[in-house]
Amino acid sequence: MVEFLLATITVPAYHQQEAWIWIPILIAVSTLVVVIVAASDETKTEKLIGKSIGVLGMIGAGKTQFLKNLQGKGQEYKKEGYQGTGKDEYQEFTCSIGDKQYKIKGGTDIGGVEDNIKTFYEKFLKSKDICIFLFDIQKYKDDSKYRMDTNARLDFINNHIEDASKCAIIGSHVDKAKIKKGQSIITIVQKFVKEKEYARLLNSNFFACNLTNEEDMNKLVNKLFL
Ligand SMILES: Nc1nc2c(ncn2[C@@H]2O[C@H](COP(=O)(O)OP(=O)(O)OP(=O)(O)O)[C@@H](O)[C@H]2O)c(=O)[nH]1
Ligand SMILES: [Mg+2]
Repeated sequence: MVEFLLATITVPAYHQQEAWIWIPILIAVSTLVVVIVAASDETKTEKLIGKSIGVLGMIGAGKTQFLKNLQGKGQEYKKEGYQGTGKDEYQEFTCSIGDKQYKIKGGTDIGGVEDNIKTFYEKFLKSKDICIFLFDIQKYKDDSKYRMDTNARLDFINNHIEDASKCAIIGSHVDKAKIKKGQSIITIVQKFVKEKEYARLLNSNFFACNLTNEEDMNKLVNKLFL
């Protein structure tokens, strides 16, 4: 018995060294945070009623991609890559998903530059049945200046609409957002606006999605319109 104990205690020096190397590695692994790409997600949803849509949002957020998707030209636009938008008129068109169809009135696709806020936001919020606001959710999470600018526009929208159920907010580029495993990208954004009046806009019909992904887009259109 005594002999056995002695044998287990006298570990050769090189083995002891190996053990010391492993201890910090094991501690690091046990505290390791797994980072993943955020999945598409949404709050509770409610169908938007109306035919005219005002698409508002930040520069490069995906307004044109969203409109082209509705027109069935999304994949072509994705291939063309980002062009930037000044002010493009579009005619009435029918959006088809599966066997369902939805008619959308003609309108204007406006660029996301700040100059357009005064000119178009108020007009769109007054004259369109439905308002869709888009921002890049990856930038919102990681870039405080972008977050501030987005929040200013959310505040503007909130002050100019009475009925939040006429509005949907889309956080695009979810495919680029990295979060810790177990977190929800929707909850992360909601926490940033907690206690702000415009937080109500993110309580329902708030989507985090990849607008260049057909499946995401079809789900979105089904939830919002069809
Ligand atoms: N990976 C990824 N790319 C996206 C997503 N949404 C849009 N894009 C791409 O981002 C780029 C900008 O999208 P646009 O639709 O042109 O942006 P916009 O809001 O119209 O931009 P402005 O007109 O300049 O204000 C395009 O190359 C799109 O294909 C998304 O959810 N994920
Ligand atoms: Mg555009």
